[in-house]
Amino acid sequence: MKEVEISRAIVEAYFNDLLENLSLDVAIVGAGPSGMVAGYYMTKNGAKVAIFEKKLSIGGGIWGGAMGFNRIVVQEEAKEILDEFGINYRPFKNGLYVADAIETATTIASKAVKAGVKFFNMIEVEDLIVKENRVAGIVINWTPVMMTGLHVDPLTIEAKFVVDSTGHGAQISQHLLKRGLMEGIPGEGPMWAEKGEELTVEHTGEVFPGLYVTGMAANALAGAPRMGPIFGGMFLSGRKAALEILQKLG
Ligand code: 48H
Repeated sequence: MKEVEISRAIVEAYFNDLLENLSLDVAIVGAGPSGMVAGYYMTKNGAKVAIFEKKLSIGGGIWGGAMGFNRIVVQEEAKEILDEFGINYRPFKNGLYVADAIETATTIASKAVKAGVKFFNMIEVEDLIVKENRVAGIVINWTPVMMTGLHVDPLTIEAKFVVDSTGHGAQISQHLLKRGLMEGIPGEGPMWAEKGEELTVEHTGEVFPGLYVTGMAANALAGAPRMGPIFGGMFLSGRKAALEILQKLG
């Protein structure tokens, strides 16, 4: 066993994957619940999808449940998505169900990978490609480069659709805002769980030609209330974006 063979195996495998994913049907930015669910449904239905996550770990805000108490709540309307993934849950009351946050994060991630979603972690999306008033891909860089502020130029990925699943900050839509290509992003409002869940799903959609928003990013763009540790809206939002994009991809 030669050390350099181990290196060769990794470099070859990784860069073959990267080369294969330079051109995508859908580039999803952010591996939180809404992004992973969107990726799962799209890939399962034949789309070529990769998720780019700036952190080392995927799963976004699922892991900690609420205040680090690692359970999440899901409402009746989204229970079928827990069933689709085979995630265990227990009924609480009034149409609410409780699931284990660790089981939720690992199971969604695993099912997404097995369905064919390619995850690229430790890669931050720092900008968008926009051509003739349509988003045409993403601009990527290594997270350590972004964190250290090194002056290193990025690479690009072309995609028929880009999904902003970056959570509270709506990081990807912000790039269009700062170029004057999008109107103000009000940010999320104070807590109102029921309304926030409803509006997250309602406002999931195409916000600029070629750019979709899901989850808390959709909330931020709509100025809708936050909802705390209930995740049904995130799952339903991811599925809604997936089904709409699949329809457009034909
Ligand atoms: C690459 C990026 C970039 C970038 C960010 O926050 P998330 O879990 O996102 P959602 O919207 O799917 O789920 C939100 C949910 O977790 C939550 O916070 C809820 C329900 N809050 C309610 C409340 O009241 O507080 O995941 C977003 C992911 C993260 O992993 C980021 O690291 C990643 O996106 N990300 N990845 N390039 N520029 N920006």
